[in-house]
Amino acid sequence: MARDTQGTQGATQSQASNIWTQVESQPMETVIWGRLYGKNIKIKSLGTRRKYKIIYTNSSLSIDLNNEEFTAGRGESNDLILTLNDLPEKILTRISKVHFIIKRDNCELTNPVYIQDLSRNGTFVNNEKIGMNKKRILKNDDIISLSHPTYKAFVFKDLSPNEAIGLPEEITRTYYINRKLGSGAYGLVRLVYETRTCEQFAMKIVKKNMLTGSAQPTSNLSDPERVLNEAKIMKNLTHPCVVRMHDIVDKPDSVYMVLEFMRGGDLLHRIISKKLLSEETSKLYFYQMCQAVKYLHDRGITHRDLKPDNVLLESNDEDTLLKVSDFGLSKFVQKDSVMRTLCGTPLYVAPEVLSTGGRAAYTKKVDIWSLGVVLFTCLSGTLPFSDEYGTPAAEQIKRGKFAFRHPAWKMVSQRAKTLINQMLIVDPEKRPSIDAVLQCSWLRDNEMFLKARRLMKLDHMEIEEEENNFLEPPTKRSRR
Ligand code: 3AM
Repeated sequence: MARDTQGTQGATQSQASNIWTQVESQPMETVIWGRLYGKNIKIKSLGTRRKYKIIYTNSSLSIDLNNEEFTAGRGESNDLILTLNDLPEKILTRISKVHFIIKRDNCELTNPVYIQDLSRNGTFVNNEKIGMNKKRILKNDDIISLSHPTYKAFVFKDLSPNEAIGLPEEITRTYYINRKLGSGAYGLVRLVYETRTCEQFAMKIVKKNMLTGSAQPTSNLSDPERVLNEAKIMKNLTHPCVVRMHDIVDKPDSVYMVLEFMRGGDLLHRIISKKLLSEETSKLYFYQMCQAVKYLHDRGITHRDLKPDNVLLESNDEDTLLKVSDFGLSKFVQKDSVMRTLCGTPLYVAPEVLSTGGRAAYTKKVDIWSLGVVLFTCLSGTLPFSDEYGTPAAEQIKRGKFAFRHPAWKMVSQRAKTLINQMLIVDPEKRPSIDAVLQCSWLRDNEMFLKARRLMKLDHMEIEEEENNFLEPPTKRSRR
């Protein structure tokens, strides 16, 4: 922590004035990233680091925050020293040497602002105690109280562009809205921080009126209870390979989904950046996708929109945990993903969906088809069905016509190709279930299995149980 170590104790008023002059001549590039407005107290003291500028505005004061860190308390080394001039004695005695720190990493406006409570009697944000040594995110207009919630000392102004404009109060009350992570078919995704815990999440803003005009509104939308029910189901799903839904806010125009933040980005980007994935990595990823789909299918949930864009990676490492996202999302938008796909090129959609124009009640087997396409894409960096192959992709899909054209297939095992052939069977009845896929010979790979289980942090018992299912013959099992 950068703190003043210059031994400036006992600075006199004249010294303070000198340094005040220095403050005025700070280099032009200094970024003022925030401002503290004194509320009930009058801030007169100049901190010994004097790196902020005090501006008098009518009866109150404001302090510009332009260093990475700003400290306040009774101690002489604070940026803001609270003295008897500022506070009545009974309050000052409750102020710690360093009462709180406010920090913005590298002074960058794109980073969140943290406030850390270092006091025994507490620093409060909007009447809530932060707690000794704990941190929280400071948002624009947050009120900071010292030692007691009623002792409101400052209002914080965040000088970065306000990213929260237009978002519902339920969201902005709880989350600090940060940079855009990307935008997908359903809408914008932003990085957000839960202010109390400082935990990062990805917030997906799904506009309900996407592609209106040709849209067929689903009955779910007019039924708030149904929406709430769906949201509840999604929030209750917990599996290491399924993106956790932390929070969901349903509004007439949009649904706000607060999801686990996945630092490694999506599988589509990973495949594009590497051109294709090795068979070993493809298997590790595919196995995890299958585990996620099994978990969903066992609970009666069909994903319906499996594609590399909806598969997220935990880290940038090659061996990483992978999570499936966006399941059930189609229930919240007027035009579900399948219908949207029909407007564009249907890359991952099963033939039965295409032949009925998305109207038929299709089964879980649509996910098996999509998983087959995803596996094909991982192993070769190409698509099995594409308008570029001479006939429209939809026609190729309906006939189940594809080939292992790319030279990369020469390096891929026959077992992997056999599995793809089975998953891309046009008749859904003949396509394997997720359990059958998980039992296929290609996935009977103990090394991959143990790696995946480690990444999934499944408990030891479960590992042993499934490991035993894999190792054949049973007499060769290693005893522990
Ligand atoms: O726009 P791109 O493709 O860079 O990776 C996802 C995609 O990025 C990202 O948001 C974009 C639209 O889907 N994204 C989606 N969910 C995410 C999550 N839970 C996510 N990034 C991190 N964590």
